[in-house]
Amino acid sequence: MTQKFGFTLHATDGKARTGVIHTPRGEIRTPAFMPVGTAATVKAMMPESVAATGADILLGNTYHLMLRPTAERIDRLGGLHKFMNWQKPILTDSGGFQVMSLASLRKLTEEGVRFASHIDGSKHMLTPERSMEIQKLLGSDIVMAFDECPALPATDEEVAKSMRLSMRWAQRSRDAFGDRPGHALFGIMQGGVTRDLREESAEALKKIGFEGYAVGGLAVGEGQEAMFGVLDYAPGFLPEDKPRYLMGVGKPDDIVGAVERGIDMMDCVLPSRSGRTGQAWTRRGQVNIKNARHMDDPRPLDEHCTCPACRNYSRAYLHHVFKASEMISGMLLTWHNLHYYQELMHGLRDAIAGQRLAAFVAEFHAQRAEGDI
Ligand code: PRF
Ligand code: ZN
Repeated sequence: MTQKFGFTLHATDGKARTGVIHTPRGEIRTPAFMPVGTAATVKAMMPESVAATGADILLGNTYHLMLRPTAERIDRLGGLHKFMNWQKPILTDSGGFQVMSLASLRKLTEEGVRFASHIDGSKHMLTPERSMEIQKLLGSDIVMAFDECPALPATDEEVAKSMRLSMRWAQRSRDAFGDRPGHALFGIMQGGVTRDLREESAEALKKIGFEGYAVGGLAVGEGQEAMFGVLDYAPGFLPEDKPRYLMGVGKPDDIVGAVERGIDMMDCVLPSRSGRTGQAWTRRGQVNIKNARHMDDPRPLDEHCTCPACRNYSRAYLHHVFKASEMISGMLLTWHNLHYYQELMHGLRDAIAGQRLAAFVAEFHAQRAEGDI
């Protein structure tokens, strides 16, 4: 019999949780960080290198892949895992969020969203049903419900109207997803920074029933304090026995704060994107490798890091290849950043399992306060 999708909670420490998500393509240790592989690649990384950083799962995007190379083509070529040579689990976002941030000529109706491609201007329509079909063609292991993430600032009335539309789309997503053993459908909570709307959204999703629940609509410009304010209560509205996924987060300190508040999964382009712009993330905070202070520095980025960039290259070299626009610059810094993020998740998981999260978090903040030296 094929392994079913499931979630086992192993330990908790305060509101924080550690466990394992079981899928037919392998286990996902939680709290998990998912590197972003938007266009069927984690930019500048070979898939085996992404796995070597400790990632158990990648995120892919319905929006990008439906436009190029198209979901039907990926299906004909054997699915996304085979296409991009990544055999572990893949979670796909449902498209609406990317339409709102990337596409033009957007028209939102009860049916769905019509838009023009940011690549060639061609016209497309995404609905809950079409999003489910695309994510099935891709072979996604964790499928996200089709939702709308309202742009902030917005009035309570606008946020409520948008959230209720997302809840109707969540029901249509559930209906269209059908019965697919081994695959999971996650609902997405909306409701902005308004407690009553978050609770209403959670109740609507629980009534429909999903294999996991995402907190959407955060990290959209409200700031860390407001985001943590919502995370102080929102995860508590969701079932304890299902994974909770905070979408599009974040910086290392956002991740630590979200895990402390009961989040199990996250994704963000930050470690991969900032690696290509000369930004590194270390235990001591952010390092800008472009800075001339690194020009003659024979030391590694982080003497305690075991990634290839830190084991084999000096800051002087990393500075040089960035300045010379050499491709290895993005490759090494992306590897380091993804390695750092996965080490952070490892540390969080171990600390929760050992009931010492508070000490781990205190040390995390103390090391960052020292700054890069
Ligand atoms: N919905 C979806 N994808 C998302 C978000 C959302 O609200 C966010 C918000 N941070 C990032 N990605 N479907
Ligand atoms: Zn490193």
